[in-house]
Amino acid sequence: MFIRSIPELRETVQEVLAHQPITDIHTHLYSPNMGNLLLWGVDELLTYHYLVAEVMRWSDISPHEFYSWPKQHQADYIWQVLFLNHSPLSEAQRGVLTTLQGLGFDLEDRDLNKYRAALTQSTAIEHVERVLRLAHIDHIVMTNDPFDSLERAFWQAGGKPNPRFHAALRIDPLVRAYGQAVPQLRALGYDVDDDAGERSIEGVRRFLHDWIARMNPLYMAASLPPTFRFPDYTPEATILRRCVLPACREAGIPFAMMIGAERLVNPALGPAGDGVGWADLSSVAYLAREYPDTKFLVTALSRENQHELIVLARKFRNVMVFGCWWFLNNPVIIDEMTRMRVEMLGLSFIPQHSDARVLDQLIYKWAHFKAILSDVLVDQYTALLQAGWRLERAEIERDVADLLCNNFWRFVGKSV
Ligand code: FIX
Ligand code: ZN
Repeated sequence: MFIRSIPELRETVQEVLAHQPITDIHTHLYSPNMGNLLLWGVDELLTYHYLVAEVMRWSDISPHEFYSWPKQHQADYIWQVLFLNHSPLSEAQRGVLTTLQGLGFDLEDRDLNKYRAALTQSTAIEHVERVLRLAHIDHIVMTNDPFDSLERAFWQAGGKPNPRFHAALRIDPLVRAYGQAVPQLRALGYDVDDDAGERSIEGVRRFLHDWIARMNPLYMAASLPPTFRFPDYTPEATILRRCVLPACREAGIPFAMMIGAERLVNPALGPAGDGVGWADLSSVAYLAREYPDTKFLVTALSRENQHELIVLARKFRNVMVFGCWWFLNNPVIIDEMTRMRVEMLGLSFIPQHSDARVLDQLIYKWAHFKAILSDVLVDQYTALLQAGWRLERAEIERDVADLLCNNFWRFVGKSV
């Protein structure tokens, strides 16, 4: 059946987007059997670090005092300041409303205690099932940090995540600040030196080998600073070259590079205190060129890096661009980035990940993104119809499945 009109096209794209199961390739969510690591509910939603940064702009209390309050008190304060004293217009604020509405709450009464009480009646697993159904998500990739003692305990006890939750081995300290990883590596029984000499190479290789075996990750990942350079003479670059890249190649998994987060620009804000910086992506080009057998999932945090990253992906098929990360996850920028990516890469990229830290956020992160993707796709398909190209619903279904699911699984070389 061919699509005959623009209204029919719009309706078809919206329907297809609404029904396509999503693989969310980067989150900070955890399998429900990982205990308190999985965050969910009203208080977690409201104390999201994006909202903490926003509330501090109106507040005269210190971040230190704010963080000393119990979580429920922090949430009440954020609700009062950002939602009742002012209209909640920012993307993260609007996201809370979309989420509460999606969960079926009546927003007219603005009664936070009612929402809070209703959500605490479910168990974690019930809530997971509910949110994944509402958001049309069937696979979630976690961020799994072996340097985190809570997480480590789960894996070391032989824990296995729920089948819809997949591991990603996160190794930031090794490639960002090797000196900080050293005491932990030693405490875990890996015999490493303070620098990246032969003993360290051997120890870090064993560490990565052991954690890959334990977690069976879909990829290995690190957040890298705007100053990231490769090749370089630093211990971090040596660890990347001699341990991380070989481990990825041996395990047949991509290395995900999230580039451009400037950590703790305002240390007092804690998890809300990170910033952004422009990165020199010639290091990514070097990696893609010199390591053609390694696959790189790449996202950059600075808006100014986006065009360059797309051009780079056009040159190297072992580079997969993904997501509109963090400070880019706002409609005005998502629209621009997604259009630019479609115009320059067609459908061969991964347009979004949620970065959700709280389960319930999946509802708004994906609803907001799909509204934008729908506009972009309708405009692009309209141009095809106007050029006399015949378009079938099944072709739109194929394209949307590629964007929201299959491009990722094909890239990691696995099927679900
Ligand atoms: O490094 C990361 O994976 C970042 O996404 C997070 O650390 C960041 O705090 C965040 O939540 C961004 O959305
Ligand atoms: Zn993240």
